[in-house]
Amino acid sequence: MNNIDAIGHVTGRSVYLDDIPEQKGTLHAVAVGSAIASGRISRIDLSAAEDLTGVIRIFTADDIPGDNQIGGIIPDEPLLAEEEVHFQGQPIALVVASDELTARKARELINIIYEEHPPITDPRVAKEKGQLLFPPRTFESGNIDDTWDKCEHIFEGKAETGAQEHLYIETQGSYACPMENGNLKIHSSTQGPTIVQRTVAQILGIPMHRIEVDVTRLGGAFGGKEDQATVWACMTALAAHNLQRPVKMSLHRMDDMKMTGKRHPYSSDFKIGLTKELKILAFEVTYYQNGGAAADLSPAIMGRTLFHATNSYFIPNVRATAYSCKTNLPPFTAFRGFGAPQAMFVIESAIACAAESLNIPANRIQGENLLAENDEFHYGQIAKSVNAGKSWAEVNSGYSIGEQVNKIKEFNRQNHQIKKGIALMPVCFGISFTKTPMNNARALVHIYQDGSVGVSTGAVEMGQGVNTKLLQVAAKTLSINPERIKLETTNTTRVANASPTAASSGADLNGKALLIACSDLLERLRNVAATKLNTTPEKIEIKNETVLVSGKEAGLNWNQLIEMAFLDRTNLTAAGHYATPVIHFDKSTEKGHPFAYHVYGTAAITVSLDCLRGRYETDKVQVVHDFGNSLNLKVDMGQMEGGLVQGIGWMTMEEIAFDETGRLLSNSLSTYKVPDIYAAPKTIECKALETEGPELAILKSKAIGEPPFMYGIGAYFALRNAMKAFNPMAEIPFSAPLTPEKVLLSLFSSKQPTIVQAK
Ligand code: LUZ
Ligand code: MOS
Repeated sequence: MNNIDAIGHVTGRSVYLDDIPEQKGTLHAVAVGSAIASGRISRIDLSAAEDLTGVIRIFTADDIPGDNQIGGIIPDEPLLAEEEVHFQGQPIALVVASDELTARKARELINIIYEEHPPITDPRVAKEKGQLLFPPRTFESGNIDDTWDKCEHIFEGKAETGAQEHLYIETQGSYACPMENGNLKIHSSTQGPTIVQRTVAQILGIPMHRIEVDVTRLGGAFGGKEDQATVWACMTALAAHNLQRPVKMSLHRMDDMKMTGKRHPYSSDFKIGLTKELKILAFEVTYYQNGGAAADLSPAIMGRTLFHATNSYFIPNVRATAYSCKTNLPPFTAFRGFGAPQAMFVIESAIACAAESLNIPANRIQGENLLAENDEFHYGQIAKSVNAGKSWAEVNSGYSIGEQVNKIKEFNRQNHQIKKGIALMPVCFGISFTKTPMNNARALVHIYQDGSVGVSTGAVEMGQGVNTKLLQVAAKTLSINPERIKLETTNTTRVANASPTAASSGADLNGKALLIACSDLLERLRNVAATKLNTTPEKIEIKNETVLVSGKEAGLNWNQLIEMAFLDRTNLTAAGHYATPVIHFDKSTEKGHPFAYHVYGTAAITVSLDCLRGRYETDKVQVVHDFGNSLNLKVDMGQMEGGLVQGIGWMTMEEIAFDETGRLLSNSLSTYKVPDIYAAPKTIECKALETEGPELAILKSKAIGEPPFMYGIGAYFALRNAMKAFNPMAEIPFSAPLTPEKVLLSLFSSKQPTIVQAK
């Protein structure tokens, strides 16, 4: 089945926030951001801006009727700054005007006087100064202190990964419309309609039921709209509620890049111990997470970093500690992978560090240490249905990695300027929100009297194809033509208290709830049919829109059955509720069973590097991925390819730069480079691993959103291998992104004065 949005997207008919027809009298808002990264506001002069024709009102913190607080996990973030500012671009005021251009002009006329403090941008400096956003956490297994003595080889090092801009095609935005009796309807480009509803209620000091949040679809999100869509929704809600006029806001790209958080940069120290046989006995790691100026989702992201410290490997003795460091940068936030990619880069760096020191290929160490059935993760969960070894083996045999490595060696012997490199990247990613209570969802299904069906869930369509999958779940369960089914917008009045669509779990959680609702309806319909056909419900089956009794057609089709049920006064509406069973976690011991299941896979990435220019290309990526029993392989392959390329971008070319004053330098698409079609791998091959798929995945179709992102980490190591082929003595920091500039600087670095040439 094709993605149900495909035609709408390619014809431009799909509706995004900015396409919603504006109501008469709609006003336009822009946010005023802090010009400095750290300091106090001495004075705000709004007079010139207020005098501009068309300016309706300028809001500051004093105008907030409720609680000036938007922190989702920790209440440490005001909607509009009060006395202090903590990052450049932090919202201080909101200009509302009759049109957007006027609002922007007015913004330039606002004069804010600051008392500046020196900003901190480096997480290690912040940690030194005791600037933590919340207390650190340590995950520990085995007995690491007693293990170092037993290790034949011990290596230590430092690894760093940079931030990443989400670059959703649709920027952040919201449109708030006052309704009768002081109620509000909010259109928001958010992954979390309930988070928006709850936070707006808090800002306005009114109960949640007076706020309706509606989402049709997002033009991409990638985690950037899990918590950080709320800010803009609160702003339009504040203005709309106060002025009793519709208020809209849709961020310009440069405002979006400057004012919103990105993937967390991490700086980490590692120590790894191996036996003579290359078994990893011990791994110790300290992560310094750059959290930015407020906690946002950092506590949860830090948790996922700790969970994924060992990636796909079994390591019996682990100590992983993480600090979330408070810096004067925009609060860093959720981004596909949610802290796991940062952790995986560190363990892969530790393995590469060991391999290079021992002068062996990294894949020997990787292959020796893959997770096996019933291994215990360092957080206590027992690994089940493990496909780490299987995907590894299938990549190696199916894509003849040994042969490829030999060919690359030969190529590198014959070519001096162009060097090739290959790296293998296994991935193991836990599926479930790490915060157990969030793992629940609801669905609401109506069968209309003409036999058509309307489905509402808490899932937000953001291009990932969740609505297509949900439609398939309903069609399969009811055994009706998919064309009969409509996916409704995501709306807080139809489905309440929903978790954000995040953690790769949108299809699983909402799909399970939908399955429950549809099964409920099916049972009612079988009862109706049994009564009419003088038999028992167990003998009734509804298949392809036809009623069967004991497997034989009974001359009753879907339309007739629905008509009958309706006249019989059967309830043709059902709500389903699902809460993931089995999962639990005890934060006091940092042990438990936090994940419903894990997704496994392995990628082989090959690159070609021009050692004269530092330029490189990704020749190919070959993946064996465990989709389980995929509901929709086209949708899943799209996620696989998109995630992979986004991961390669993070590792190689996407470089976020802040200067020492906390100013974003890479603030537009001329200075921030993301992979385009030329930078994408020339070929991507992917084999679906034949697995049955776990019960806890929707119809055994495994979650796909985030896991493939981390295959991209292999690009760094493939490049590193190509660089080492050119100059085995090159000193290459474990620092990503490995941009062409950094490649060039490292290629000619050496502990020795001359470049060693491979013969
Ligand atoms: N969001 C969240 C996530 O709130 N909790 C999670 O565990 C998570 N994991 C991945 C992506 N988003
Ligand atoms: Mo997320 S990183 O919002 O799944």
